[in-house]
Amino acid sequence: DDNPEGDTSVVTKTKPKTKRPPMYKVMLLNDDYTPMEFVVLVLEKFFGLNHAQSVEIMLTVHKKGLAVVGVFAFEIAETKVAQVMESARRNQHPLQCTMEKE
Ligand code: NFA
Repeated sequence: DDNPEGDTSVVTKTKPKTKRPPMYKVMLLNDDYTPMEFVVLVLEKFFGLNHAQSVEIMLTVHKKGLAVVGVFAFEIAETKVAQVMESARRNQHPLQCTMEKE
């Protein structure tokens, strides 16, 4: 620039701020008492997984201690956790379901 004040030509850019909302992992935790078949039914009913996918995730939880069942927006994740916890409570199983920011 031709500027007697001494233009340093500093350019500041403003980012188009379109931050996506955070996503939440919904996890199932292993325990020694909840029947395997109950876990499979829960996965089918509340997560829309088919039988094979449900058996696979149930076995991962059983062997590793926990597994991510799905990743959802906050409100959806909250609803899934509440549905699983209520179903476990109703059936007197100690199954635990939690969520965590991704
Ligand atoms: N570990 C449980 C059993 O042997 C099965 C289970 C799997 C429980 C996944 C909780 C979650 N009956």
